[in-house]
Amino acid sequence: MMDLRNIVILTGAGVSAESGIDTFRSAGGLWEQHRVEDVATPEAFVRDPELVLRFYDMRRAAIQTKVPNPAHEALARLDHAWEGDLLIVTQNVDDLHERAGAQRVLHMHGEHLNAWCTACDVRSRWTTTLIDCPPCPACGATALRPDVVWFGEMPYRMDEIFAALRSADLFVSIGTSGAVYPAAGFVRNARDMGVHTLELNLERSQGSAWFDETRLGPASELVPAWVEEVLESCPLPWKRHRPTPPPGHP
Ligand code: BV8
Repeated sequence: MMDLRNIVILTGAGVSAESGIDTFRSAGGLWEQHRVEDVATPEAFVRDPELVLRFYDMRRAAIQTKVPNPAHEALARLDHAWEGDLLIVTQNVDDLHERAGAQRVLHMHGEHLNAWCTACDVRSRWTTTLIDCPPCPACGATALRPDVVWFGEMPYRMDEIFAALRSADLFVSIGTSGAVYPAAGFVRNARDMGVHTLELNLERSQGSAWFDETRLGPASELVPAWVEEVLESCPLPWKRHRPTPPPGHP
């Protein structure tokens, strides 16, 4: 294994699929039940706010009945054990990475469990519904929307993501179709900066040709195996909780 210090991991809906959360583009996925234009754009929200709010209320409720799977748990284990830089950039709006214990998580497409006030711009944790136009906890206005990045809106914290990619030694993409930009372009950004790239996915994606290596299979199997491989093969001191033995000791 190369001299590995800094890792950027991109996750998509496939990492949550085995937790029972619908993906978007697999057969029977979310977008097959709803046209993107109808539910995941600012124009849709203006045109039919009730449809959009019901779509997100349904998904916000659904994710709270799901639990992390072995892929989320393995990534949380890596996050806690890894002394180098590590960033889990997720396109997912569920909180399964956090509920598995991961801490270095960046939600580039927002989060189901936040409501965003379009009057005062404050984001509040939200676990119930928005269809009933509840007042903003911060300003009282009835102007809350899902804190989710819709198509045509700028993903969150892009500067941080590109800074992490610039200093990465390894970029790993897990459970994403490579259909949505700018996330789908990260592998090319990484390659252009000389970063090694690995894809873990159930099937080949739209971006597979750009990866140095692609491993195919369910995330619940591939991710724990990859995490163990990294933790076992990378030289100390890049492992937290295993203090470097004093000189003269093995
Ligand atoms: C923007 C939140 C710019 C909503 C989502 C080129 C450059 C830049 C932009 C564009 C571009 N070309 C087009 C665009 C516009 C657009 C875009 O990319 N359109 C696509 C359709 C062509 N992008 C945007 O609009 C983005 N904004 O670019 O802004 C800008 C510039 C200036 C000023 C303003 C703006 C915003 C995109 C964000 C949209 N919001 N989510 C919600 O969740 O409801 S995107 C949505 O798709 C989710 O976040 C989802 O995560 C994401 C990507 O999908 P995947 O995660 O990959 O899920 P999918 O179902 O597709 O695939 C699942 C994969 O998992 C499959 O490969 C499957 O095989 C695999 N899998 C399944 N089971 C398993 C598994 N793998 C392992 N194990 C398993 N068990």
